[in-house]
Amino acid sequence: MNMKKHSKILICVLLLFVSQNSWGEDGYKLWLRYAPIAEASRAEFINSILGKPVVFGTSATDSVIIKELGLASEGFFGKELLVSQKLGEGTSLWIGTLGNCELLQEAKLKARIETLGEEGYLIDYISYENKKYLAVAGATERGALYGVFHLLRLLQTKSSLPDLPIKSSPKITRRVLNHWDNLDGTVERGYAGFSIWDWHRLPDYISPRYIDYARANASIGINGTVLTNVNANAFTLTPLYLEKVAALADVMRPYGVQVYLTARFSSPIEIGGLETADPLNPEVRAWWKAKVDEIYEYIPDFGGFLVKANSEGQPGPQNYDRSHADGANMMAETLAPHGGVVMWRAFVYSHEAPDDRAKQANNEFEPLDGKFLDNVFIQVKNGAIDFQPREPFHPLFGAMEKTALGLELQITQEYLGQGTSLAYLAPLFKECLDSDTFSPKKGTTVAKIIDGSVQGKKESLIAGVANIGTDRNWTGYQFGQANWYAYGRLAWEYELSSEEIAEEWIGQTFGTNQQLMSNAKAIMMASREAVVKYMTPLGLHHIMGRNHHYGPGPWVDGGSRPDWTSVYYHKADKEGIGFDRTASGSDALSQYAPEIEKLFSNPKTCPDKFLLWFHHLPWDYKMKSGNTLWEEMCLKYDEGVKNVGKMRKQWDEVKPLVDDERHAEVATFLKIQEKEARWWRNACLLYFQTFSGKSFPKNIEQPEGELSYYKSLVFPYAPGIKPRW
Ligand code: GCW
Repeated sequence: MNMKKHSKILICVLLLFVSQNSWGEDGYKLWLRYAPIAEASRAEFINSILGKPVVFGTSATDSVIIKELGLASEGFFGKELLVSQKLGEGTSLWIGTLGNCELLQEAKLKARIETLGEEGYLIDYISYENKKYLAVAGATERGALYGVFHLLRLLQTKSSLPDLPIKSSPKITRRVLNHWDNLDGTVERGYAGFSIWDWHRLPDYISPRYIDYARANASIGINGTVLTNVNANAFTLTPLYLEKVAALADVMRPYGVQVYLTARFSSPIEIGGLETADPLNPEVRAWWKAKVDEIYEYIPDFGGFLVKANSEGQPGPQNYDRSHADGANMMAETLAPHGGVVMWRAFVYSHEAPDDRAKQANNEFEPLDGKFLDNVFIQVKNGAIDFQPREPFHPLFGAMEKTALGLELQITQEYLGQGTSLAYLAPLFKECLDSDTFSPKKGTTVAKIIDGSVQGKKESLIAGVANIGTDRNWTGYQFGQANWYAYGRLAWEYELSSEEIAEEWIGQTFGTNQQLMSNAKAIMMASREAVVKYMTPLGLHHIMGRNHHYGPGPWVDGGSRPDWTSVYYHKADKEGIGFDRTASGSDALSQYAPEIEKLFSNPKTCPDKFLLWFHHLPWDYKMKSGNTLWEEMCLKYDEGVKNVGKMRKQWDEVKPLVDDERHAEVATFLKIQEKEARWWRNACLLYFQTFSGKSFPKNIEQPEGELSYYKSLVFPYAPGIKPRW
C-alpha cells in the first residue's frame, strides 16, 4: 500500500472516530445526561451527597443502582465512583432496604418504610452511632432504585436538597408502556423510526438500547412494557419468539420492568392447530392454559396479556357469539395462578352497529359490569373516539362500578402532528385524569377511579402507547421525550402539575438556566392547545387525512366505513356544524352522570372546548365571546398558527443557551410545524367556508391557496400507517 492511500485510510478512520464521538448531545441520553458541572457551588453540593455512597445490597437491582451512581459521577465530574458495601470513614450516602440493611431497622426506620409499600421510598437524614447520613431507603430494592433516581433528578436540577423527608409511593400499581411494534420491525403509529426490538437478532444479541430503555423507564417509575402491537400476531406466542421475549425480560428485570405480550384471540387456530377459538370450548381453554404455563417457564415473572378483540377486524369472542367477559375470563383464569393479568381493551366499535361510535364501548361493556374476574382490567382510552387532540373523558370511567378500569393514553402523536410537531401532552393527560365523573358522587375523578381507591381495588393500571423507536433521540423529535417522561411521572403521581413536570424535564434535558427554563416551559405549556386550535378547535374531531391521519382531511367521505370518514364527525352543512350528541341527537350524553349530562346538554353551559363534540350549531350561533360560531372558529384556527410562530420565536431566543445540534433540530421542526399549522388552517377554513358561505374575518391572516389543491395531496407512504387487512 502506498503512503498516500495509507494516509487517506487513516483520515477516514479518524473522521469516523470524531463523528462518532461528536454524538454527545443528540438526545440519546434523554433526561439522564448527568451533564458536566461547571459551577463550584453545585459541584460541592453534588459531591457532598454522591461522594462516598454505601449500597448495602448485592442483588441485580443493587448492581443497577451502583452502575447508575457511577454513570452520574462520570457525567458530572468525569471520574469513577467508588461504592462500598459497609459504612466507613466519610460515608455520605446510605442506600438500602429493610431486607438488606439491618442498620435501617436499628435506625428505627422500619415502620416508616413499611407504610410506603413495595415500590415506595424514603429520602431522609438519619443518625446512626452519632453520625448523620443521607439515606435512600425502600422496603424492596425497587423502592431503593426509584429513590436513587429521585435523588439523581435533584442532583441534576438543584443546588441544594429540598426539605426532607421525601416520601413517595406510586398511586397506580401497574404503570405500563404499550408498544404497537410488529415482528417485522415496523411500528404502527410509530414516528421515530423502527421498533427498538431487534427480533431477528434476539435472543443472542442484546442491544445496549434495551438497557438504556429499561434505565429510562425505571428513572420515571414505569414498571411494565407490552412489547408487541395490539393488532397482534399469533407467532409471538411460539417458542421461537418466547425465547426472545425471555431475553428481553432478563434485561428489564433488574430495572423493575415487567414484560407483557399481546395475545391474538385466534391463536389456538393459527398456531395451535385447532379449528376454533371459542372461549367456552374445552380444547381451546386447555390450549390457552398450556400456552400460559409454557410462557411462565420462559418468563417466571411474566405480566400477562393485553388484548384487542372484536375491534377493527381483530378476532374475538363475539366471533363465536360469546361476550367480552367470556373471552377475558378464559385468559384470566389461566394467568391467575401465576399472578398474571389480562388487560382487555374497551376500544371496540363496529360500522355495522347503527349507533354513534362514541357510544359503542359503553353499550358493550356496561352490561358486563361485575362479570369480569379479579385479574382482568378493562383498558379504556381517555376519550370515547380515538386519541384526538382534545376529547371529553370516556363515559365508561363513570359506568362500571364493579370492574377494575385502566386508563390508556397515547404518547405517540398519531393525531397531534406525528413525528415533528411539538405538543407537550401532560396537559392532555391531566385533563382526563382530573375530570370529575360525578359517579358515584362529585369529586370522583378519573384518576381516583383508575387508581382503584373508589372501588377499593389493590391493583390498578395505566397504559401509555409508546412513542419510542430507533431514532437516535428515541422519540423522533427532542421534545417528544418530554411526553414519555410526563407519562411516567404522572403514572407514578398524577397530582404533579404539568408545569412541575416540564421544569423537571427541561432541567435535566437542557439545563437549568433561568431564561432557557422560562422559554422552554412557555413553549411546552402552549403547545398542545396550539395544536388543538389549528387542527380541531371548539370540539371538532377526527378530521385528519384518511388512514395515515397526517394533515387535514375534513373532506374525507365515502369508503368502506362511515366511521372512518371525517364528515361522519363534523357533520358540516349549510345550516351549521357539529355532532349532536344530546337527547335530540345520538344521546351519547346520557352515558354520563346526570350532572354532566345537564351541563353539557345546553350549548350555553357546555364548555366551548367541547361545543361541537356535543352540539350541531348554526354558523351564526352567538358564542360566549360575542363572536359568531363561524368567526370564532376562524379566529381559533388563526390563533393556533400564531401560537406556533410565537413558539418559534421563543426557541430562537435561547439559541446561545442550547447545544447547536439539538437547537437546530428543534428550530427546524418548529418551522415544519408552523408550515403544517398554516396548511391545517387554510385547508379547514376553505373547506368549511363551502358550507358557511361566509367571508373570513378581516383580522386573521387570510387562508391562501385553492381547496382543490389541498384535497389533491396524498401521502401513501406516510409513516406509521395501519396495515390493511
Ligand atoms: O388509534 C387507532 C389507530 C390504529 C390502532 C387503533 C387501536 C393499533 O388508528 O392504528 O390500532 O386505534 O387503538 O387499536
